[in-house]
Amino acid sequence: MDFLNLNDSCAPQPTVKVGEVSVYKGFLSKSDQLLLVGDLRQVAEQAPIFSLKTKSGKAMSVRVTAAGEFGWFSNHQGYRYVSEHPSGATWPEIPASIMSIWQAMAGHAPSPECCLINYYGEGAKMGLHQDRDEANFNWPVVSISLGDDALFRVGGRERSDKTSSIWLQSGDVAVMGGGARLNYHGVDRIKFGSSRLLKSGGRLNVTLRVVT
Ligand SMILES: O=C(O)CCC(=O)C(=O)O
Ligand SMILES: [Mn+2]
Repeated sequence: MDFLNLNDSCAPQPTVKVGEVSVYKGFLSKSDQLLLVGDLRQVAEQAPIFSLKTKSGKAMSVRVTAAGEFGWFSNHQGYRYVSEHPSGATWPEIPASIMSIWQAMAGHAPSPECCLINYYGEGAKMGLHQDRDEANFNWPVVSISLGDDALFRVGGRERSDKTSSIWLQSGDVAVMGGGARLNYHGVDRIKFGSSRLLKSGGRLNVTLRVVT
């Protein structure tokens, strides 16, 4: 299969800006999306999706797993990058399909060390936050949306800054880099059942990050 089918001489163009975040609408074809879901399913077989708890002990609505050197973990002690799944196993390798999206989007950045996989079931959402636990903010965070539509909100560098929103759809790729790297963002809600990509519905979001 001709995954991504990109012409090397022409970099993909941002189609929409939300705040300072570039969203490449429809970047992934249906067949690309299906291939990615298959690859992510294999990751989840080796590293099953699990729940995170907030500091106060509440389960977060988004469930996660990861591939790469680091995954994400949070509990009563706070949140952090970790090199092992809660089972004690190291994380699976980042699938080649996902690496090729990074290569298309992240320019000359080093390879991502974390491929965080978020699963949004019915009613799941993610509060406004910054991605700021990485060592070098020169490198972008690349975010891939698969499955149900999600209302993505982007603000500025301060929590109180004005925000704007966009519906992210299956196949969209967002890049939070440059001036947008430390901007607050979150997912207010998903439109459960709006896509048929995932058999049981819901949304997968994959973010690629250089951690160290
Ligand atoms: O689900 C999304 O589109 C955003 C995910 C996100 O911001 C994160 O995992 O840090
Ligand atoms: Mn984030």
